[in-house]
Amino acid sequence: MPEVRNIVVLTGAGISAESGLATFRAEDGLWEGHRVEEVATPAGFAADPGLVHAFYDARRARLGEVVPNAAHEALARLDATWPGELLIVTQNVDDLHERAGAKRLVHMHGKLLRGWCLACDGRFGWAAPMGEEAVCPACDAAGAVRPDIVWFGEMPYEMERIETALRSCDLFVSIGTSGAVYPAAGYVQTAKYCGARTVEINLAPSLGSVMFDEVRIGRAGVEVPRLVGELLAPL
Ligand code: BV8
Repeated sequence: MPEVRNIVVLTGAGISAESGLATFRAEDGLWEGHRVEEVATPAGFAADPGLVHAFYDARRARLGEVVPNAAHEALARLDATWPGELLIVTQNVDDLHERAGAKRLVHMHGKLLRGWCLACDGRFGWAAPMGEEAVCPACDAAGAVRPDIVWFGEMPYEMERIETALRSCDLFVSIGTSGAVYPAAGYVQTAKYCGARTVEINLAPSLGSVMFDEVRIGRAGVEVPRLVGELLAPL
């Protein structure tokens, strides 16, 4: 591995697959009968808030049944040890990176364990089922709380911070994502344009594999600890 100082890691649903959380676009799919693009949109929520709340309530409840896997733990080890800059940008809305100990972390698509009140614009932790009549802890409005999740057509979180990190990184690692969703799927191009070495770890070639300098096909639980071992060995 050539000289590395600043690292950006992008993760997708594939890093949580070995913990038992469903991915989005596998044949069995995350939400039988619905493409995620249908239920994860403001229009889908307006059309059928009950369906969308059920989708997110089920996924929030599932978090209590799963634990981080070796890939999350390896990234947390890297985070704790790496002397240069590091930013883990996750598309995932689960809390497995945090539970493994990651600190330099951004959830660009929001978090299952947070709610957003459309009456007062407040955002807050939310671990229980939400449903259509949830009461906002900040303003007491009932029925105006939605999941604090970035849906299609909505602005992802911390775009500036992510772009800044991409422009100054010399290693960009993409783990467990199909490269189907933007702007995340375009990050490899930004990093490459700014001179970074780009590495992909995925169970199968993604839509963006051709853009990577190196593609490591395999399970995140095996390949991420291996890559982290290579990065930490010279320290
Ligand atoms: C935006 C909600 C403007 C959270 C998600 C028309 C109007 C507006 C926008 C658009 C438009 N047309 C296109 C767009 C852009 C749109 C988009 O990209 N659409 C796609 C369908 C073409 N994007 C947006 O709307 C975004 N916002 O553009 O705003 C803007 C633009 C630029 C700058 C600022 C603002 C918002 C996107 C966020 C949408 N929200 N979900 C949730 O419910 O979880 S997206 C959804 O897909 C999830 O968030 C998920 O994270 C994301 C990506 O999926 P992956 O994580 O990659 O999961 P997937 O199942 O696809 O793949 C898993 C991979 O893992 C597979 O390759 C598999 O092989 C691998 N794998 C499996 N097991 C393992 C493994 N790998 C390793 N080890 C294993 N064990």
